[in-house]
Amino acid sequence: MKSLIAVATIAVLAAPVLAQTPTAPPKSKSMVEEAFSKHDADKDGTLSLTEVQAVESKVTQADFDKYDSDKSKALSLAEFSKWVEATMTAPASKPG
Ligand SMILES: [Ca+2]
Repeated sequence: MKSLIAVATIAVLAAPVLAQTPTAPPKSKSMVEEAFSKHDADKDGTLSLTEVQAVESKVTQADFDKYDSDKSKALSLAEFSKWVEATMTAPASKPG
């Protein structure tokens, strides 16, 4: 009998926890945002070519300009996310 009570107690204690099924946590920061803040060394909310190159040294001015659609010499999150998308969908770079 004791064990039955124990089970009942556990069930009661557990109920509120189970009741509040946590809604799926909002995708914390998106991957793009995370990458963006990683690149944004001075945290001004935009990426300069220097900042991008600090992380990805093979990035050229031409690459940068391609995605700097408003020619502000800085990438906004929107511009950067386009770049990331393009990078993601590009074929894997050759090894070596
Ligand atoms: Ca910056």
